[in-house]
Amino acid sequence: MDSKKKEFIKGLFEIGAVKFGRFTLKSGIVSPFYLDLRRVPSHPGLHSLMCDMLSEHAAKLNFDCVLGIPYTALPSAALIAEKLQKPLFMIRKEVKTYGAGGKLVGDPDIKGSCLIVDDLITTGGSKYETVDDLKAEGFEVEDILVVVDRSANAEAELKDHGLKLHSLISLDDIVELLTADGSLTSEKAAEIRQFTADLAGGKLQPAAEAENAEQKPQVNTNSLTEKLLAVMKRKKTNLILSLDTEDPDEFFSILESTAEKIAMVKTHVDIIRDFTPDFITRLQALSKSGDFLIFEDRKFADIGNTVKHQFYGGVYRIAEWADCVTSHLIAGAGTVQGLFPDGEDSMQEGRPQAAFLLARMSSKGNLITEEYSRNVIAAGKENSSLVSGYIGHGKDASDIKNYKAMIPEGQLLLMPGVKLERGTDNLGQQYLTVEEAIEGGADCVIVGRGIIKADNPAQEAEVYRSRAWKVFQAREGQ
Ligand code: 5BU
Repeated sequence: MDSKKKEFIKGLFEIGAVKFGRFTLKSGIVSPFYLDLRRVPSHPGLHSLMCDMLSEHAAKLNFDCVLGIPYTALPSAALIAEKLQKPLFMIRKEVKTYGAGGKLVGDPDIKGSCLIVDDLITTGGSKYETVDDLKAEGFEVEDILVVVDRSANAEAELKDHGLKLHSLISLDDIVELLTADGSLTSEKAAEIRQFTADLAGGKLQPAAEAENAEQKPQVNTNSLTEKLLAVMKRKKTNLILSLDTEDPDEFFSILESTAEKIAMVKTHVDIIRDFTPDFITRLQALSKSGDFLIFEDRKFADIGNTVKHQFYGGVYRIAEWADCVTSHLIAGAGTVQGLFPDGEDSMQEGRPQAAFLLARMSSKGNLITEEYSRNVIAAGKENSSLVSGYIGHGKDASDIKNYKAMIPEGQLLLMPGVKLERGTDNLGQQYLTVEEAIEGGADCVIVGRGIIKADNPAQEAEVYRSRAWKVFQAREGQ
């Protein structure tokens, strides 16, 4: 795969134009991936890369004019026409009932062979209407150029109709690259391949209109969840280290020695003594080299407008570096909406971010009721593009199982208050064992003093990692 293609696919993933999860197409078919190239023109760098690639491809073909199918492909078609100095046409999506001209927008005196440009192709069939419209207007059509070929057999199908399909990238290219760079698990990759094979084999029948239809996530996953699951899989760990020390030197010395064992480090950045922005620079560098996410346990709780300032502003500028944060919902769903006021699009530079909601706590005598937990989870489900899951705890494995049953598929349960043995501290913290937590349904355990107060934190982290991962695998394998 050439470097432009790679850069383009990574860019698509970063801006959320490619997502993995469970998405219901307009046809009712549930797809394991989601493509939305409508986002691309809003990212000028990526858009010009895409249009360069399209123009390079188009330059090798023989045609007299260019036609873009609305809406996503219109700016690309315009840029190709501009670059190659060919006449541009557009086709109306809405049927025009008055004035001159039919569906075609452009100079009606120009004819010739027309290159059709579109963003996606799912089935060949979806393009015939445009081809017929063009022919009815006196054009010839031989070539169709799309950005992504997500079909299994559109090329062959179009060939039977005398049309040649050209695409910049295929779904296979996306899956291959994102699996290689660890953004996608090999299981998910296999699921996607199976899905396209089933689609091609007619086991799933898409309605033709599904292609450009609104695709809405059916349940409850988002890009941060996918990213966390990919790290867990890659490193074989569902351990989150809660690195609660005030001393930055100790913080980094423990983090360096435990990095390979953890999926995320959980911070309380406001306890760090003599905090400077350099702390964040070091933390980010380590998160990159050690391949773990950063989880700031900020426990936002205020109204949306205030948490917005707390998240984006102040000394810590948490939004610039945290992959995820904790939030109460005592003030209502406005709190998470304040964290991400423009939905997924408010996230920094295309980096996925999300919140975990406190639906239960581990401390003795906490005032959370069953009804409150239920309401938090209902609101988290409503906002599942911003909420990756919940913090929870329980009396024992069976109590956790009941709690886990309330959590929608696709959202995660993270559990603090975990040690190798049950117990308490002298300030109301309650500990379950690693095994109880995971058997009950926790997807990750959050461990602080159990590791950082050990004589050898790196060794202890390995004990927690291997015990938690073993039970998790056994549970997931069932
Ligand atoms: P410990 O040292 O493993 O007890 O640390 C637990 C961490 O998890 C600590 O940072 C708490 O702030 C955090 N925590 C918790 O213990 N219980 C909860 O219900 C929530 C967070 Br929410």
